[in-house]
Amino acid sequence: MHRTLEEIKRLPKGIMKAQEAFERFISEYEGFKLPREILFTGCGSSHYLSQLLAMATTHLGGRGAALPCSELLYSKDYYPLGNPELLVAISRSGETTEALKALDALEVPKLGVAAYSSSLLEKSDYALFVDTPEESVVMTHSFPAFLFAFQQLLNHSFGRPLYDASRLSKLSREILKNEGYIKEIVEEFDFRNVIFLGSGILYPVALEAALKMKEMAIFWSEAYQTFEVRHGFKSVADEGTLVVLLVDEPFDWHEKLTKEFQGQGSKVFTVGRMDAGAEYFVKVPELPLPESTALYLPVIQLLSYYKAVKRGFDPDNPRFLSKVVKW
Ligand code: F1P
Repeated sequence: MHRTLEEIKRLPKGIMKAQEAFERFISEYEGFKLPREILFTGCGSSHYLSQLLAMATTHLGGRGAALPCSELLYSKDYYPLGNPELLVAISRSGETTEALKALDALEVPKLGVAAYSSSLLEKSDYALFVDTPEESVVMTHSFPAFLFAFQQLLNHSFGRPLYDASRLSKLSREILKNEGYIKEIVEEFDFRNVIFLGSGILYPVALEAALKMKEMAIFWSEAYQTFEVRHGFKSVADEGTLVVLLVDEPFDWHEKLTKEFQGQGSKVFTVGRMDAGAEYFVKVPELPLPESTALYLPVIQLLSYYKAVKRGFDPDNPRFLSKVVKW
């Protein structure tokens, strides 16, 4: 078995490691609370995770903003960053050159998030070490694990009830049971193109899904805020298109959109709490967003993994990519 698949399936343990990381962090930095205005930064998958956490911060009544490290370094004056009181730099390796340089971009305290004892954690004022090392080049279970660890820190800081790590870990085991079904989708429907749709906190998940499909399957894919897709991409969607609809509780527009794409010959794969009349459906267990966000990741990672295998690629060694991008 490819180590990438092994690591995708390590999520249940990853959630528990994330809980340990959160508990270690608040005992090490006793009394620490996240401020309300936070700027998040990262590269690639870690950038999409930054976007996710910025939304989670805003959703709790704070003000989260996110920028890729390189934009923070070279173009930050074009972005509405507000007055961040903390810079959170995310990097699975903790050694990505842009992430290390980004730490010096703002004169505010820094909080580093990494899966290794690394330069990033050494250079940060606060270190959130999540023990989810991965041999795979592409980021897999560490993404939802980092997400969960930081969501707990947000809940703790904003006076909200903590999530139940054991429950989420158990639910992630449930969602991974869809592996065979997802493999069958790829076997049955040799889609020529794929788009990922998500609204709100599921939009960065859609972006990450599109990145995984490019990285692992060397397969062009795009992501849109769900209903934006009707203003453009719609013209591309036809009988060779798979539309992956990431949704919490679908409402009537989701059914309309599903039928609209099916009318153009496309097939729809809904990932959510309820089906919206799609050809394919993976149920996300009964938990509301944003708590359930981590559960969407293994579904999109498995889809990209099996598309890569079907296309004869080795997901463990995606071409042109390196595990740590240094300059
Ligand atoms: C960032 C990153 C990954 C990407 C690939 C290359 O790494 O861009 O997101 O999937 O592995 O590196 P990191 O800063 O999170 O270690």
